[in-house]
Amino acid sequence: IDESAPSRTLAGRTLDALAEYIKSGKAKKVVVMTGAGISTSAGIPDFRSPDTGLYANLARLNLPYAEAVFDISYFRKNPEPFYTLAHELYPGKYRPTITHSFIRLLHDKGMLLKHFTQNIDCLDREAGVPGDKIVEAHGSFARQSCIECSMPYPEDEIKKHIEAKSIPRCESCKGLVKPEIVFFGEQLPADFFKHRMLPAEADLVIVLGTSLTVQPFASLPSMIREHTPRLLINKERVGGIGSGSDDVLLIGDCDAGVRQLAEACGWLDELESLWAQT
Ligand code: CNA
Repeated sequence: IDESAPSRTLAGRTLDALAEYIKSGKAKKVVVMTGAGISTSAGIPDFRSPDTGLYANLARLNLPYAEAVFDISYFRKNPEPFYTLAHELYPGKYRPTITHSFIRLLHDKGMLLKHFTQNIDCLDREAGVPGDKIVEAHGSFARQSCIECSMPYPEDEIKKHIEAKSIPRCESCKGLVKPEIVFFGEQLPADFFKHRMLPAEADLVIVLGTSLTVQPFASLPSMIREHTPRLLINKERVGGIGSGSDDVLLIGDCDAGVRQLAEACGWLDELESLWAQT
């Protein structure tokens, strides 16, 4: 695709042109796709950023390789590293970022079609995005069950274990219990496959804080129709976004990026006060 090609849907490939498109009511079905980068400013490290990312800091867990902490066959043999990490990542310790509040604002304005997230931290729910608007593609800490017999495990019990850094066992078969976050080697939730075509219905897609390297999530942008505006707010260019005729890039911090977009739409005060109440 020719990067200098003129825009077809927007008046130009700029933030102001995109804001104009939104203000004129053309963005009624917004699909948002996110990853770990939207939660780093809440204090939760992403996986892959050098030095600060989780994988760069797992040496203390004595893993054979960093990804083993989320590998189902490794977990069966040694669940301790995962539970050490779960102790640090468990929801309730972190405050949603202004980026999470921005997604909530899109919902409040009746514009949010779906939020596809790879995050397991539930910060979008905590910011007030309703569960039925969220596809947690890699699951979340919202539920937990036995990895052998699938029996659900009570939330208050797992909380106690995670706090005490002990390993929960199934009340029925004594199998290992795990939060329903998707490990390497596990299927994605049915919800993901049910909704994966939705990006084709979008009239605006916003991609935030993801390296778009993990499949099949990374294939979601390929469902987007040609000439649907795509906005990328990320520290680096990813997924080929920026080469389409209706792509707008905000390369940098996503909290700063959503503030810029809100400002351009005339929503900044509303966004700041929504976030302040969270
Ligand atoms: P990733 O591969 O670590 O990529 C993160 C992306 O975000 C990179 O492109 C960074 O440049 C970018 N980024 C980091 N900080 C910012 C920032 N402040 N502003 C803008 N961009 C930023 O993470 P992905 O989510 O793409 O990878 C998928 C994995 C990560 C999924 O399986 C998740 O479950 C998993 N994960 C989730 C969490 C969480 O729930 N918060 C935390 C760590 C990892």
